Amino acid sequence: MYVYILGGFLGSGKTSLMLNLTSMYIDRGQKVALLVNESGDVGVDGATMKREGYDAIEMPNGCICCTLASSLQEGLRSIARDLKPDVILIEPTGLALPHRVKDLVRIAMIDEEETILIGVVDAQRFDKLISKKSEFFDRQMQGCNFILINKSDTVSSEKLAEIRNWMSSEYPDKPIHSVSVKEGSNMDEVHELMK
Ligand SMILES: Nc1nc2c(ncn2[C@@H]2O[C@H](COP(=O)(O)OP(=O)(O)OP(=O)(O)O)[C@@H](O)[C@H]2O)c(=O)[nH]1
Ligand SMILES: [Mg+2]
Repeated sequence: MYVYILGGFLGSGKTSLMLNLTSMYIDRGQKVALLVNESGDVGVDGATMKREGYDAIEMPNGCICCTLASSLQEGLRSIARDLKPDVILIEPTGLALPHRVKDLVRIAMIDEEETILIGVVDAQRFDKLISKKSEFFDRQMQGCNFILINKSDTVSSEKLAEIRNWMSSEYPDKPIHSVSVKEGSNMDEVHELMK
């Protein structure tokens, strides 16, 4: 069982990515379960996903990297036991520290093959993120296996190149992909990375 954590700041596109990846896994015939801990503006929460027929568990209000650490672990164990999915996608809130979630997942799961952390970055609000919240941004990127610069459709190609350059000099060891989840651009590249 592979576990993916979709980390990133508020509104960066985590839920949109989760839905995109879910339909990819369904197309592949793999069983995917979702664990959502959010207060999103897209109107897609765990309950909605469940109604739509997805195997979803919603965490109550709070943050799964700290106050809800034990609920996260219980949720994961019940998903593994009851649903036995091939893949679990986890969306922490935009204020969580994803690498902490990763540590908690590894402690909770017995038959996890790999836990992979994806860092989702909002190209549209990039300048604000790195000027006003640089320390938090950096902590969110810590431990990511790869980084997606999302909302590439909202910036010029020059700006996108500038963001990419900044990110690759800051995080030279991490693969970086620019995508637009909304428009689907470069999502094939991302799909290839998903086990
Ligand atoms: N233009 C554009 N908008 C996007 C893209 N991806 C997501 N959005 C929009 O950005 C907003 C936030 O997207 P979500 O997927 O809800 O982001 P999130 O990270 O789950 O947000 P929170 O759960 O609130 O932290 C929504 O209005 C999306 O439609 C993209 O690639 N391009
Ligand atoms: Mg969300």
